[in-house]
Amino acid sequence: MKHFLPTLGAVVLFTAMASGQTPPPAAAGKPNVVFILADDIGYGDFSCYGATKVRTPNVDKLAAAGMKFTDAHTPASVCTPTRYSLMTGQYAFRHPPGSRILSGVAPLSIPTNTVTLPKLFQRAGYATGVVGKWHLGLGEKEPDYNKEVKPGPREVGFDYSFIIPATGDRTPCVYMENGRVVNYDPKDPITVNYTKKVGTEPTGKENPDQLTNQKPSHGHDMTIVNGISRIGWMTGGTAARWKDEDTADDLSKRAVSFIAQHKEKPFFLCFATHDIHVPRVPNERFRGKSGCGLRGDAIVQFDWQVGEVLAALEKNGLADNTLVIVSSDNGGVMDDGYQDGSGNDASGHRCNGPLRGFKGGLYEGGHRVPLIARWPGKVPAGKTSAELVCLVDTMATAAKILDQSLPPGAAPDSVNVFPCLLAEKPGKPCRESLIMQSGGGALAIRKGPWKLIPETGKKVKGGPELYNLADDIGETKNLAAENPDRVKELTALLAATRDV
Ligand code: NG6
Ligand code: CA
Repeated sequence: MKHFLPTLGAVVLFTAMASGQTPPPAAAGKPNVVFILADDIGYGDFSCYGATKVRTPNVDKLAAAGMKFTDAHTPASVCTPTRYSLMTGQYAFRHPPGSRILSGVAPLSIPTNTVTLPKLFQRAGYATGVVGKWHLGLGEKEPDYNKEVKPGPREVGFDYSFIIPATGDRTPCVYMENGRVVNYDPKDPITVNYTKKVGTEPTGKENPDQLTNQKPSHGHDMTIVNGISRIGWMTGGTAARWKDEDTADDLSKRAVSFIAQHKEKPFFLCFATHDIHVPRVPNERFRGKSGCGLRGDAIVQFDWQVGEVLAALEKNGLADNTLVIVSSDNGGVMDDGYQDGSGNDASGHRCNGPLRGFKGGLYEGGHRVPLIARWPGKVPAGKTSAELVCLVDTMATAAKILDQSLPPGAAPDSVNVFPCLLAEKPGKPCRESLIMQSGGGALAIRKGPWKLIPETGKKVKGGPELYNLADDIGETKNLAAENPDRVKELTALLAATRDV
């Protein structure tokens, strides 16, 4: 017979329960975690990352008090696969439902038995919340927005959710709180369709004269909501529809109240802003503030939201014991489907700084993003780290911070990068290699300074591309022809990592 020795924790818990006292919270001494995930913010969009025209004082303040990473990546260069990997610690290409941009009628892409990031926090005794863009699908099959929609955020580990179901440019243009449409009116039922028109409401294609707010530049010509035509058709839910100019206010209000409500208990908040995704319709207060057009103004609005969160932490006395992370779900893009002036109003602003390419692609501009972490007294202040890290690493890193073990098979692609956050042993990489995925599902690989975009990852054929990012961050010199061994090595590593 095996001897069973109870752990000290179990003894404490048992003793506390036997004496009728409330057991100490499991997370005692652990930090709150607020992950602010921007949408489509590029490597060059913050002033602390080199933007000279757009100013981002709140983000800069965070960076000055924390660590700024210069080689941080999203696992994919579009939204859904990056968010899937953030929540599961698994590359999205291993799980096709989470690997492509989802519509507003796609089912939940994360199986509910997956060990997820929020479940890890729940297990450690935290309250968990998600506010903002979801875009991971909802429901078992096609969601019916007239009922409680599940499975969704709650079933993958979020106690509280206030979400934009898909994206700002996709129907349904309504918020959902804990599985139900906010301001739902049963007399005005909601129908959403991505294959054919539903209802009789005007569309961008048929009624361009009714586009009173913003016009599409490509696609985005279906149902008009708030003077803007969207991807997907919808009808009903009139009272529930958001006003694009208010989304930053609506979302930050919920993020701030989640913080205030949980100040007595450890919490994990994922605040996934709509900004700066299209349609870029910043509130009147931010219009013209960047000098770089609406896209720049949306960055200023994003920065304001960061300021709101930081102020809420201060106000509630939580700033010192909260790890705040700011990053983005993919790289920057200028025109992303609406005539918002971003193609030519940017006044010299380069959304991805010195990087080549944009959102959706495999060049660095698609997936190298800003990443800032502040945790007073733990993460050194005002430092810059050149370590290779990725948002897929959040799970293993959180597990380390929470002293939680990951069950076998959980978060298989996640690396604990906590030593990099603490700037321990600089120069010793936490992560040896990394796979990045494009919007279309093609893969590239990084190892040390070397990056390979295989022939299969390219739109225009012409052999593989190999770059040495240490001295060519702009990916200007293809070194594949002169380094056949390196190409072979990385090709084999990509195949071996992909096919495990
Ligand atoms: C693309 C859309 C783009 C954006 C993107 C998803 C067109 C022409 N382009 O298909 O506007 O919605 O999907 O963005 O429709 S993401 O950040 O959510 O991945
Ligand atoms: Ca995005």
